[in-house]
Amino acid sequence: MRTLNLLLPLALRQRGVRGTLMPLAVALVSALAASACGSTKTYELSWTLDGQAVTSAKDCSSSGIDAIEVTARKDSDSESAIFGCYSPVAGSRGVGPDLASGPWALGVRALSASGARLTAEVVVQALIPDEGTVAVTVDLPRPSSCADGVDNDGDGAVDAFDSTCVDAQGVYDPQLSER
Ligand SMILES: [Ca+2]
Ligand SMILES: [Ca+2]
Repeated sequence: MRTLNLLLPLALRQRGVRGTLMPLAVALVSALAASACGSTKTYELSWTLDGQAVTSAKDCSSSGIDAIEVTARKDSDSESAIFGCYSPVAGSRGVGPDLASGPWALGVRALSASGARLTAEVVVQALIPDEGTVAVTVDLPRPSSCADGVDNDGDGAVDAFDSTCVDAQGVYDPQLSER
């Protein structure tokens, strides 16, 4: 009886340990399987603005740009992603979602902080490999300074409210320069 009493807690302890280790082991195997089967197949997009490297958040905010929207299209498939225009960690680049291998067209636009599209879409081609990422670059036009939501000349008036964005007839022209 005394032996049984001693053995029972030991058995329970062992079972308890196994109960803790098993889910860990299952999780580890699952993670290994995921990394083996789900190898990345996507693009890594880097962007410049008007041919200039983006090396700080100010390079983006001075043109009212908060984020970069990328819509990848292939046949009837479409996969969108939004990346911060600049971050200290990622810089001015973003890694897309997993895509089927083959040729994709990436439509790229600049977004304001409110999500408004500031630029026309620029399309670049990306040949997604069977495994890994393909590096793609795109040069985006800076938004017109009279339509970027920024007080570019620091006089307190923004875009349509700035006299430099109004033509001789007194009509707001978003293609003018706020300066
Ligand atoms: Ca402006
Ligand atoms: Ca102004």
